[in-house]
Amino acid sequence: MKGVLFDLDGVIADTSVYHFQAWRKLIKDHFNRELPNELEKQTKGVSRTDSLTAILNYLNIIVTEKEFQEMTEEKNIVFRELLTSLTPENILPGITALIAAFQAHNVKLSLASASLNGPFILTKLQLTNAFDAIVDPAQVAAGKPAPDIFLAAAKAINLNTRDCVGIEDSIAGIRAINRAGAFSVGVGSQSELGQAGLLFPQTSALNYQQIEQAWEK
Ligand code: B16
Ligand code: MG
Repeated sequence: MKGVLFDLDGVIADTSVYHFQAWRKLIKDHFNRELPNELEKQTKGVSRTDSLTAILNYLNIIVTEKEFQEMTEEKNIVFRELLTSLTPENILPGITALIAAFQAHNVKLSLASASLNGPFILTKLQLTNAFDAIVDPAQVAAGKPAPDIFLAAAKAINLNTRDCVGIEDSIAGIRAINRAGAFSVGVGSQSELGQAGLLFPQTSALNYQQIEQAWEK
């Protein structure tokens, strides 16, 4: 194992709840409708525009292109407001130690987040310097579950995906890692992330040795 392709929201930071909170507010303000919890897993790891498309489809609501654009911007304003109080304390349990273990074993770190706010979030968490590469999702043709961002993340650290593991909390993300040919490590439940090569129930359980051994097999 020479490289690790990290997801951000839901793996490194507890920001995934903020995304859904922002979507909820937007839909309440615009249409006075509530979003069911089950939509959260459908929007996890999925780009801003793909998330809004999924939400509007679910609610059977049609908007103009201009309204769609304005809604994505508005959602991001709400999300960014929720991020203002973000500090290194928002790094999920076990992640700081896991990053240190990868570094101690000369495993390169590459960020494969679908979030356009990724660099901003890493700065707030004081983790920017830990990464050897950060992929800009705007430069990637297709979002998760397409493999593109994980292929780009491996390329950015000059590695073949076969020599990398990808760590994800979303269904779309695990699919993307598998399609990219990297070894997938999931954080979450078997019912959601059953396609992962190795699964941990939460970030505090993530363990370098177990990941290395599972990758080797
Ligand atoms: P933004 P990840 C993803 O981040 C989130 O899980 C997903 O909910 C969000 O819609 C997407 O980023 C885009 O985020 O609106 O900030 O560009 O899990 O891939 O790190
Ligand atoms: Mg995620």
